[in-house]
Amino acid sequence: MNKPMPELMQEQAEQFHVWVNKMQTQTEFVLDQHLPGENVVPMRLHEAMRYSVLGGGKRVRALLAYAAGEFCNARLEKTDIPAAAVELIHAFSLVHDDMPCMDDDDLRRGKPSTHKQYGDALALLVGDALQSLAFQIISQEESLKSGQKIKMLHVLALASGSRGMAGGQAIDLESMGIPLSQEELEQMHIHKTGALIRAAALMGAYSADNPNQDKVKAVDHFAKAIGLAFQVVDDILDTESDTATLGKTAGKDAKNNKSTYVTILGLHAAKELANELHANAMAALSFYGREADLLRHLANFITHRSF
Ligand code: GRG
Repeated sequence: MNKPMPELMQEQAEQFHVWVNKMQTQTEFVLDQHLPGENVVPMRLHEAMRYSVLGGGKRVRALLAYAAGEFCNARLEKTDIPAAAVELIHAFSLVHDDMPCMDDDDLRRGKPSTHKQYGDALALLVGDALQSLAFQIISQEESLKSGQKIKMLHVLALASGSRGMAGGQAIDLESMGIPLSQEELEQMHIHKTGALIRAAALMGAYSADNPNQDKVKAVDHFAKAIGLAFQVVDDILDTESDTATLGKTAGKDAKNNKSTYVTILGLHAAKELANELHANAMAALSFYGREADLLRHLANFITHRSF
């Protein structure tokens, strides 16, 4: 007998929750294995790198890589390294972003930011070393074919460089205190936040052997929309949530006089935009059945999260 709809949905939501916990644990394990130990010289740098990466974060980018990998029929263990690599780049960006010369924040993932704990000079080096480690672990991974590795390295380098995240951050710094139009804000976030999220999903797809090209395109369209939705929700949470829940300082954007989706559109329209982008992401998967369910659940998780 078929189960009634609400019961089935409840069961699927629970299964997704179990999957999220499992993949977050797996991500933590792979990162732990690849970060040099605290007893390896230079010990304080390695301690600070581990402090910055381990034991926190939602691991949304790794989850996207795993979900896209599964959608494209990758063997789970082949997605471990791209998932960990993208989290290393993300952690690098957070360490540098929190520094006084950037966004200047004392709190990250519920604990003192890396520069508060270890000082500015070491925080700078932590970011640099995490970036190098991300590329190192992909290039040395024996379970991936050379062609797969080159595609991953390429997409990750593009997403984190001047045409991606670093470029988006530069636009952000230049526009401090200057009101932006919605189009300008979107351009900034497509680079600053969206590029790495898109890279995460694409790297997951590339971890499959000979992925179906239509599926890769669908993953790319999906990730483009959900990457922007992620940022819109981030802006909403910065207004609506509190520091304890977010694990980072709430209300920072308003305090810094920054243009956000909330300041430009207002809270209500920003929420509508998040829903519209969520719908666009779902539409990118409309051709597919159950095999795209993890990506769909992840889109819900990103859009409806509370932290
Ligand atoms: C990294 C190439 C490079 C240069 C540094 C500092 C910088 C340039 C870029 C900043 C990029 C940045 C911090 C964007 C904000 C993205 C964002 C909304 C981060 C929060 O992500 P979550 O919510 O964090 O996924 P957790 O802690 O859950 O991982």
